[in-house]
Amino acid sequence: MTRPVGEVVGELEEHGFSILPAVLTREEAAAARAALVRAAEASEARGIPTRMDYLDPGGKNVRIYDLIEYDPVFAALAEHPVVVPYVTAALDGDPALSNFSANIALPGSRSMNAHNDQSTVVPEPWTVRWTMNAIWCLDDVDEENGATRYLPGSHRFTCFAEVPDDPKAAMLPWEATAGSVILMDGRTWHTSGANTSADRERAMAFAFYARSFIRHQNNWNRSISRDVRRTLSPTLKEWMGLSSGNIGYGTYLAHAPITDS
Ligand SMILES: O=C(O)CCC(=O)C(=O)O
Repeated sequence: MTRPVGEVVGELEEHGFSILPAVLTREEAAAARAALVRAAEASEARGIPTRMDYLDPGGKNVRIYDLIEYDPVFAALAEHPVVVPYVTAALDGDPALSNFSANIALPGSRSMNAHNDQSTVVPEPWTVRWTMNAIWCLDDVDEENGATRYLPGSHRFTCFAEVPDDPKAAMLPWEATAGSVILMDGRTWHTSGANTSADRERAMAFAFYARSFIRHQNNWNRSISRDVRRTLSPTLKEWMGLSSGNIGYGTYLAHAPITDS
């Protein structure tokens, strides 16, 4: 069941996140998860490492970037009809797809550094929500298997000086079932949880959206092959800067045809 856009955006405004339960069925989540595991293998086969010790201490996290390159299911998630209305409204009708990556936290994995994502693409002060994530839970996620942790109220921090010395100390886990989506304000401080379970992996995929005037986190022009590009919808190509123009702003595009290159 879809939730009213005003309600969800209101939660983002107030709490810095909103959870959409069961956007995918368990079967659909399992299929996307299987595609993610294949993507990790394909990434390694291409020589793109999936373990990054500087990011995830201990070597127990599998990172997969450029998801759209590996399987059409990820393009479908990036423009999922249930999620897009919330993303569009939350970003003032002007979203672009800045990045789409995944993190499989294996048992024994540790927590990464606390951060907010908006700070990776625009300098402080972060007074306006210009970025957000749609976090796809491809497993049931909870405190034990390393659910993403967030600092309540931190979407209101406007600069690094407002961040407590130990931002992780008061963080809480976002618990959700496989197939749910966690919408996160890009200013919310968060981290990956440590996976303390004996044998439960935690797969999550992070679609990072930003206002169209912000430089993408990912250079899609390098990471997406021509064959995959041809399969993408005009909207997704526009959001990824893969159309002929780079002008952005939904209001303008409503009056201008999107041309293909
Ligand atoms: O895996 C997680 O729970 C968080 C990942 C994250 O925040 C990141 O990769 O920037």
